[in-house]
Amino acid sequence: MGFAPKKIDEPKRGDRHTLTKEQLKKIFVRHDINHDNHLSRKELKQAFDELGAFFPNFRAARGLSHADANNDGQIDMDELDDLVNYAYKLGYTVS
Ligand SMILES: [Ca+2]
Ligand SMILES: [Ca+2]
Repeated sequence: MGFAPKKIDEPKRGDRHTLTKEQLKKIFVRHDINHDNHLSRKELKQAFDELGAFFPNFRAARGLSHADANNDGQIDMDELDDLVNYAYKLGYTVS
């Protein structure tokens, strides 16, 4: 990935907004780099990295074990909602 799009609209200084499920979903979908409609562990890691996770690798592994219902090691679009719910509970924010 060459360039990262600038963060959307600038919130007021010191204001932190918890990402909505919609926003989380968009971020995850955007990280399906090879557009196979599956999020591999590597793609997940990059998504959590963008979310500002301290340990993106760890989060990717946890997210997978939480949401990977069919145990194929990837998150497909049916499993994405579970992943979004998992990430939502972590309360990621944009500043
Ligand atoms: Ca993919
Ligand atoms: Ca799966």
